[in-house]
Amino acid sequence: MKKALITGITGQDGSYLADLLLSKGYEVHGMVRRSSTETFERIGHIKNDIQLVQADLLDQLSLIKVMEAVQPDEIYNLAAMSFVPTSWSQPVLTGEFTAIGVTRMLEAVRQVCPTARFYQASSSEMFGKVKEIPQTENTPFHPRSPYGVAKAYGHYITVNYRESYDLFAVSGILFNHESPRRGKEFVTRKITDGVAQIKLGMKDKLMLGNLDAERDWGFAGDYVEAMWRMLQQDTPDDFVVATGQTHSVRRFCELAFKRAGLHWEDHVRIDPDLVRPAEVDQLLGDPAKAKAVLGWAQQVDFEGLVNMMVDADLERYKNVKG
Ligand code: NAP
Ligand code: F7E
Repeated sequence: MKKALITGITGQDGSYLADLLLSKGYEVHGMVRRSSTETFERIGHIKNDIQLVQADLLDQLSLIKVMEAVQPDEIYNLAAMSFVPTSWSQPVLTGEFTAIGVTRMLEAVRQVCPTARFYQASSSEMFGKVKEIPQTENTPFHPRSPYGVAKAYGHYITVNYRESYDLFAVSGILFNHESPRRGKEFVTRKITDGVAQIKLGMKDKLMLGNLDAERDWGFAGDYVEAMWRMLQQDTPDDFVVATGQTHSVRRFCELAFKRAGLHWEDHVRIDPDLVRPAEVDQLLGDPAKAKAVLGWAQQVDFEGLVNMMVDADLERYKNVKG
């Protein structure tokens, strides 16, 4: 039985990845940080099937101890401060978690379990002010937020440890991926949660920022499959994971409100405070390499994703109300 260690197991991707690895017969260990209240909502359904270990990306010794205790075959480093707007209000902490945290993880791997395979959660935010359309593994980076800058560091340090120490360390450059388990501050879930509340008469207006921004949105359940496939290859390499289609925030609104029988213009209002100091206007990934080498393909399309998220939020609020 293979052993996997997932950092960020309480997050959206960590919970889907844990589901996937359990279904493949892995012994799954999840790293969680100490908190005065539990944040285990997304992994409640598997809490008896996984083992949780406490450590923090800020604490090198805690990471070394986790590696010693678990002795993992595969490590998925998903933990990060992942919300772009917060990276402007907490730029130093973002750097500590999302950039230097990766080095701390790699050092722990190098010292304790150098034959383990390591996955780094890199991001399309590294492309930022894009240099070409669509973006591939070879597109230069131009990050537009402290988050994007920190992810670029995490990406390059992963490549560097692979080249310096011969670690099996890979970087997945994942474009936006969403689900009913997405945090409610991210725009897709903010919209579908808002639609559900408006439909059920719990509120009437939804405040948003830049409706013109375009993203290549996929389903998180599909994307964790690509992470796993990257660690099953003969040689370590980096991959873009994306759908190859881009849509505006406005289009997401249209479809989400329509799914609930509503018109988005009746409810959406613009709050200038939600517009970012520097925006990533359009992202569009080219998943050709992931398709050819990993045999990966998305299962859920854009409209299927919007419908899935609206339906899940409606169901959740109906249950709360009932
Ligand atoms: P998420 O839902 O925000 O989850 C982040 C996870 O990181 C949570 O489990 C959080 O734990 C943990 N964490 C944060 N700081 C930590 C620390 N100091 N020590 C230990 N754990 C810490 O993010 P996600 O959407 O699942 O994304 C997973 C990863 O992929 C992130 O690195 C993100 O930046 C990256 N990424 C995401 C996307 C996307 O579209 N979703 C695209 C590209 C890359 P708590 O529960 O304790 O807060
Ligand atoms: O914003 C616009 C906003 O916060 C998407 C993270 O997972 O994906 C995510 O980063 C777009 C932006 O995601 C609101 O300006 C409009 O253009 O959902 P988001 P993100 O910033 O793209 C990447 C790949 C990651 O790696 C990150 O970890 O939507 N937008 N109005 C809004 N965004 C938010 N959050 N809230 C609004 O009201």
